[in-house]
Amino acid sequence: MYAQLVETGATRLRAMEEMDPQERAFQSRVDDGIKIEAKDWMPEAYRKTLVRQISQHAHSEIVGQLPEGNWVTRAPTLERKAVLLAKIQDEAGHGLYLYSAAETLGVSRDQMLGDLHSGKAKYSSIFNYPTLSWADIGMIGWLVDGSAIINQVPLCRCSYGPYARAMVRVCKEESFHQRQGYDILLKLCNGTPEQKQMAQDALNRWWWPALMMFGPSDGDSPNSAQSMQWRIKLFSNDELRQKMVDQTVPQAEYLGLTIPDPKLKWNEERGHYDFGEIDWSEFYNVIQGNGPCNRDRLRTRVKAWDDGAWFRNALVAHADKQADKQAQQAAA
Ligand code: BYC
Repeated sequence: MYAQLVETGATRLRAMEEMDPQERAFQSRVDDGIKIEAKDWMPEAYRKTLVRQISQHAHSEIVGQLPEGNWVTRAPTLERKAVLLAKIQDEAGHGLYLYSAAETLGVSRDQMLGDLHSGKAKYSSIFNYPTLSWADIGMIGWLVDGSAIINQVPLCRCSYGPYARAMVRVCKEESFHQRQGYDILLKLCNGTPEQKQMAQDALNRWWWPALMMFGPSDGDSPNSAQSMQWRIKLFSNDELRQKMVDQTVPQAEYLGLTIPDPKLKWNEERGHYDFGEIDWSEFYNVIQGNGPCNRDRLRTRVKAWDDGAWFRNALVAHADKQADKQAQQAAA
């Protein structure tokens, strides 16, 4: 796949002999599977790519709380509510580990949040879709967290140490998230015909956006070839998307739900499911800020940040006061 990406010319990669000695030594370490740590020398473009990917990832975790947050007050039972709250809090934690991992690359949290709030930084397209029914919460857990696991498990082995280590804990928590989503759907699909229909309707709306999460097809992915050479990505967007389809179809069958793709068919020769064309115009429209909820998500985030200003100021004032007290004690 990597060779194929290079051949498509999506990005022209430099061969070892074209690199200067420092860069060649860096690439050899990456090729040997040795982790790059924050204080190690790294090419500026490697640092920038990591900051881009890790900060987008962090923003996705934070914005990803919003569609689920819409259902906290309407969860059908106390137990479902407690589980949903715990999941949403986990997502906040994932965002914080990831901001910390990005900070090791010399970018400040204020800078990253500023870019998110100004609309400059991206976050996952999937979180720009609305959660219209309780079944949508099931779909987020099953399809979105399920896809996140497929995307993130390989990242535990990526070349940048702080990112790889953050991913280990994130992945453990994502497994619980995926299970809770599937459990919601099992209940609905074994419930009344109306409940099953609610689940089917949610699948019809979430299936294609979930496939888009993996990013553009390999030939149209400008960053993939270089990121794979640096082992920031270990598998291509299309490879991971195929894995998601192969893994999810039997789970949908078990639920008794129909995947909204007439072209979906097991291909004996390939040993994979074939599936229909993704509507890439929808994907690009969403990542350019024109999805169904982009404006609402950003407005809610900015408001939450502004509303929390008094608390951040109080923390700083308290820290300053403590520092003054310690300085006075030391001087006495
Ligand atoms: N949404 O060259 P490409 C999760 C952008 S969800 C928005 O392939 P790259 C998960 C991309 O940023 C939590 N934008 O990019 C679950 C680039 O724009 P810029 C978030 C997207 O970075 C299932 C342009 O399109 N997780 O974990 O090599 C599947 C060209 O794309 C999206 C993470 O962030 C999108 N869905 O590959 C995936 C996981 N897709 O920045 C994720 C870590 C592409 O050049 N991130 N774009 O302006 C990654 O694994 C990679 O960054 C991606 C994209 C696979 C998402």
